[in-house]
Amino acid sequence: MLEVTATDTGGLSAATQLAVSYAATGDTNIDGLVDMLDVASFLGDGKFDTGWSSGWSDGDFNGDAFVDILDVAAHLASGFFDAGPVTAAMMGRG
Ligand SMILES: [Ca+2]
Ligand SMILES: [Ca+2]
Repeated sequence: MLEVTATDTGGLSAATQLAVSYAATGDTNIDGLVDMLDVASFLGDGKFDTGWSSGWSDGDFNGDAFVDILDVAAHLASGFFDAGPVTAAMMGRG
């Protein structure tokens, strides 16, 4: 957990805690698995090819703020679907 505090120019501040974790491409709910729940989220959010602003949980896996065929390609290319728990080592980070 990270404690983050933001202060505006008038001196008002607010603090919050952030959880930081790695996530495998396709893991929309960040539970460590890439499975049908993630595909359901990807399809169910209805943002595919709409041009609407999107985030990771919507299926924007390449971070360009949109869900499109590039994200589907990234999901398919990852090889993580139904592969069990995805580790940092599987992602080349461990
Ligand atoms: Ca998942
Ligand atoms: Ca994207």
